Amino acid sequence: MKNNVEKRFEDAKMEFEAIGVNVDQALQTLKETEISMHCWQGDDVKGFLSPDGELTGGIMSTGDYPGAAHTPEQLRQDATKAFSLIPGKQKFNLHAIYADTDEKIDLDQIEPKHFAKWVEWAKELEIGLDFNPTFFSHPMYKNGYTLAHPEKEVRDFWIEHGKRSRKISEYFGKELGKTSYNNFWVPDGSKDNPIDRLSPRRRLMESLDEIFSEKLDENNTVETVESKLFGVGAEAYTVGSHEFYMGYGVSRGKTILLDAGHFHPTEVISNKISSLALFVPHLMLHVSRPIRWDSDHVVIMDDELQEIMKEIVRGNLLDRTTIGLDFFDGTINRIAAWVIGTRNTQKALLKALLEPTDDLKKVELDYDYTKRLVLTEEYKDLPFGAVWDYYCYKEGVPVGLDWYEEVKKYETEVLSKR
Ligand code: RNT
Ligand code: ZN
Repeated sequence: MKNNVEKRFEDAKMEFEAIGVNVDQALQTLKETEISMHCWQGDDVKGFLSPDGELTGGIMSTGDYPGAAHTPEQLRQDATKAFSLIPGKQKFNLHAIYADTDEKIDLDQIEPKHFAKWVEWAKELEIGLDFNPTFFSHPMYKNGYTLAHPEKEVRDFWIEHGKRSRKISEYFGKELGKTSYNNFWVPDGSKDNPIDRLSPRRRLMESLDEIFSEKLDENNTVETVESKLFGVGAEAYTVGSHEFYMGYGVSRGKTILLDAGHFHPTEVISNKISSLALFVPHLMLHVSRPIRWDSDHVVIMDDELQEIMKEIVRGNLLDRTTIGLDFFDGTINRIAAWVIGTRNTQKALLKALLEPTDDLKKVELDYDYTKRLVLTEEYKDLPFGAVWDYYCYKEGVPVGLDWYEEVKKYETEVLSKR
């Protein structure tokens, strides 16, 4: 006997097949696409290295919803819960400040062994781990600068941190058999107009060159570099701008990371992917949601999310794109935030995969822009939700609203007792 989810799927499948979409192929591709889920939604980017977990500069998070993870065990427990509500297999993305150790260590002392428990956990879950050196919330983030600081002593501290981060990412790759993406984002910048914009950029370039001077096997670790337009306290000038990292990434063979929140409010990363794809072998994304600025809201099914996924699918770029998430909302249940943002990213990808792209390209080449608009608007109404529900059902995760019940139960049984 077929259940309702299966029946709805069969009808939907027929509708998609009628317009030439291979639904089974779309589901297979969706299943093979891992999303790198970021650890920092679980505790508002605090980490475990500083005792009070204060955000002291370079990054900001808001909200005091109860139940945040305070220990590595709690964060693993929460992430495991979130993964159980998300279909397919994902990756987990750690920051250096999430080291799991009783030793009192600073950022220039981190070693793979301080992340061994994370690796153990990832092995149990059969997932890969990505990494990020942490260039913020630290006393050596001085005068708004880290790797671009005028003083060598400050730069050297951070260069050492960067070098060590590569070893940890390499260790993740080796241990877990999946390339670990190691993302470099630095908050360096200035509140007001600087006199000299060039020298800090030269220093950032040179610091990065030094960090990357040792050649590591790219099967284990790949470095990505993330630009930004501005941050709180760095309104006038950000050293690591988009142009800086475009040049850096292309000239040094590093992966350029586009964060959806790091551009002018009407500037969209969906329109950048196809340009970059011509000049770089590989891209990484931080799928996020800016509201007026880099506000890092939970990813919803908005137009830009759908455009991003369409660009990747239409350009056949899925094999060359690593999809990571970057949001942190402390005003809502943090596990719900992970589930909403990750499932929406997958849903948008599925929606893009269920498009008869070749036919639409043909209509475009026939200059029939009327038909192009007619079709794309009609296709928006096709029952992709039934395909998504079926995928969740087949993957053994809750269908529709059912996941929320589980989050509420977990909140009562676990989070509220913290
Ligand atoms: C900050 C960047 C960066 C961070 C994480 C925590 O604006 O987007 O990716 O969000 O490294
Ligand atoms: Zn980011």
